[in-house]
Amino acid sequence: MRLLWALLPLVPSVFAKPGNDSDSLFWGTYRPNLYFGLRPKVPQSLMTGLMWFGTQDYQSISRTRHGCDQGDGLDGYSWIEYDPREGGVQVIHDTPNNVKLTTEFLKVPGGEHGGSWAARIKGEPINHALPSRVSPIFYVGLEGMGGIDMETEEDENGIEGPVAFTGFTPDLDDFTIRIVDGPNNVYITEGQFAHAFHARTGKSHLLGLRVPPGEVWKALEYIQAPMIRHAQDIIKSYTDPQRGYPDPAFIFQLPDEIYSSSNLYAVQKHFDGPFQFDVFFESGKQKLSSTDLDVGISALSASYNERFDTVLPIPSNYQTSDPESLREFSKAITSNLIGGVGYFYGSSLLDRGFAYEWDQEDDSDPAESGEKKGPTLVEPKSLLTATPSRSFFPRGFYWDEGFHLLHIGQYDNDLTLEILQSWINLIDEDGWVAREQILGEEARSRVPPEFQVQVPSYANPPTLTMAVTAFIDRLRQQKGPSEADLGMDYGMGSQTPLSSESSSSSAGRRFLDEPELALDYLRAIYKPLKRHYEWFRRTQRGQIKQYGRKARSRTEAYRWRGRSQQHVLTSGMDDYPRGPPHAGELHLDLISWMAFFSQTMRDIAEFVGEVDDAAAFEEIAKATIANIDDLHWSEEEQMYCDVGVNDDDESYHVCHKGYLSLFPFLLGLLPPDSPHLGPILDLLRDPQHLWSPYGLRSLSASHPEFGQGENYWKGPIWIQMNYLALASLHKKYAALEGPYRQQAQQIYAELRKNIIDNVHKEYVRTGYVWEQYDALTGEGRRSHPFTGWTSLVALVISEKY
Ligand code: 6A9
Repeated sequence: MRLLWALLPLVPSVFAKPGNDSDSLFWGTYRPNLYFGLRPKVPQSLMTGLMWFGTQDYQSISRTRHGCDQGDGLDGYSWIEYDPREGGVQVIHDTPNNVKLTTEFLKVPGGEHGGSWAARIKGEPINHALPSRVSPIFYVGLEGMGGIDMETEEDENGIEGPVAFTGFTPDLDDFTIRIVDGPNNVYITEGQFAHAFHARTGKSHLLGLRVPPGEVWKALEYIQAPMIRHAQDIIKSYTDPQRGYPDPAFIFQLPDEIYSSSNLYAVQKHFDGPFQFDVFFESGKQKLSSTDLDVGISALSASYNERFDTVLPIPSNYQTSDPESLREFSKAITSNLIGGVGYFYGSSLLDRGFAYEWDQEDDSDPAESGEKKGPTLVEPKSLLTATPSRSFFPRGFYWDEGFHLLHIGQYDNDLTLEILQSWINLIDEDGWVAREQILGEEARSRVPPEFQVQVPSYANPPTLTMAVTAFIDRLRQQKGPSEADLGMDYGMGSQTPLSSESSSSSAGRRFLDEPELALDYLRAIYKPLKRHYEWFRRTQRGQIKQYGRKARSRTEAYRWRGRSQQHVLTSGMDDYPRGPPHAGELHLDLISWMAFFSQTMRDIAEFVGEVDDAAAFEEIAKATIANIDDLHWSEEEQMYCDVGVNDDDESYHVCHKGYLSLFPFLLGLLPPDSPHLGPILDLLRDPQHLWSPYGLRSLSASHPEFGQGENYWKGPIWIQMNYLALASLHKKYAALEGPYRQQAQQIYAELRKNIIDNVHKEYVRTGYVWEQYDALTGEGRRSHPFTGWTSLVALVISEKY
């Protein structure tokens, strides 16, 4: 039975067939875990990557840069302009090697196989008074069927001129790859090789290897091993310590060997000072030149800036000493979020049998259903997704993604729909989606074993529907306010697509401009979304005990499955304080998410014309919101709380002042005149509790556990939660009539300024945006760059909620 879902047809796709000329998203920087890695969004195809090391000494090779790694000690790296359909520009500050690298990427449409692209890699010294000696290696590797051949004649010195390859794969058809030097490069000269035996002075050195299927991602190891062996051979001939050793650039050279039927090729250069080289991927008979890059990148840059200023403008009345710096910051976090979208393919680990003791009385008790215990590898899946952090978490995370899509949707609506569909394809026949998507060996290599296994009874906050309602909002805005009321009649009208717009402004909005497409899309995702919603209601249901006496609904109460003594990873707020685990406990954040989910399902149902469903969702939403008050409001504490069950089987409130207490407000569930709104606003505005000059703290500064233990969700400031607060204030409590409106307006203005100024200040100070910010000093903490939900600051600047 369980295996069946793998065979179910996927959601019918309304997107261009991958590789079709109209698929402008075919190629991308879809290996965002690398400093620079391109691939198409199809499984087992061509993968490219860049690595580099310094040759100023003999040690820097051991710190070769390839996969984004905080240990590399770079002073920042970010796409500073990135359009998902055109290309982008990234700047990398490698201070330890005294080089500022720029990677430019330009897509060139044409042909029937996904088009061509060009890349330019540039380097220049950061400090011109110091040496800047860099050896970049660019590689191309093929997974799956097809072949690559080298076309250039090599000699024993390496290669003087351009390097060319030809290749073929079923998806890409025929292609050519050429690597061409820029005009003004300074190479490590023969003079510097003076006392070297057998100096090879060609401008490029090469390696061609056959690597096993599925192992191109280990390119660094595969490419370095023969280089190190070669280096050891050379060093051996230097027996006289008086003479010293030859230049590191001479020792660390690829061996200029090409093995038969190679599927991984590397091209290496040794520069001294500023450099530039271009890589061309030419599909079929297309031909590209360095001039195309010169012209293409400046056009891309101009259109990107124009579009950015339209979709995410910096308000002219925002008080800041340096508006241009704020704009550069907002551009960079937006670009790095979109340039951080990845394509992943591979199997993942699942445990269908696991359940904690307190989860075992569920009907779905795995022990009784005969499910096998222990992790098993399940069939490969693919996923196009944004990533929270290119260095630390370069993979898909379910609840992060809803936030990512809000931001991406401002720039490219259709990209969010394609990503959303990719996630929806992961919903299984039960309606479940794994919280963390660790697909394939490469992804697994970055996760400790204890975190790899996903369990099909575990949830995560249902944020994906935020992307759907944001899309619906955009459709309604598009139509203008009067037509918007007609909601589900949309698509029957006779709108003319804005086809005369320039490509940069119409790109990424076909689904906004063509009403039938939009409706097809929403209808196609509706069924799996509903199955997903029902999975939540069925599997995360809570028991209503004593507090149920006053509960208006007998059904709407919820509990996260899969919590441990100390963690509720499924809630997303890992170590936030909770009561002791118990089958009868109830979680405030989950019931709030469920009310929110019911409301978003109602909106979607209305839009696609599922009238009965819409009414049913509305009923559930109302009942759930009523139960939030009935079950979770503590009159004594004047706050919303979790519910626990004690040894005498009695319910009690578990109250810890922090993000949890704010949920009914964060998700806009309270009416503006709710008597509970005042105490919530007082709590969040109190500097003794949640309020800091840098944003709202996750836990009250007066809580005994504040800053204790792992201190992950026990004080530090998280930007996506602050975004929720700002959105809720802006859209509802500061906007609508009510007794707390003025207070809400004041808090909104102050909180917005605190968040923008601190995240911006830390970016300027450190070169990064961070996973979270210190509750007392505002300093960036933990993973960086973290251009996942922290990038929402760009929306806060432009007040797009
Ligand atoms: C640990 C370490 C190389 C934790 O942003 C992703 C998630 C959030 O969804 C969640 O709310 N982060 C937050 O509490 C990061 C989770 C990383 C888990 C994997 C492995 C690997 O070190």
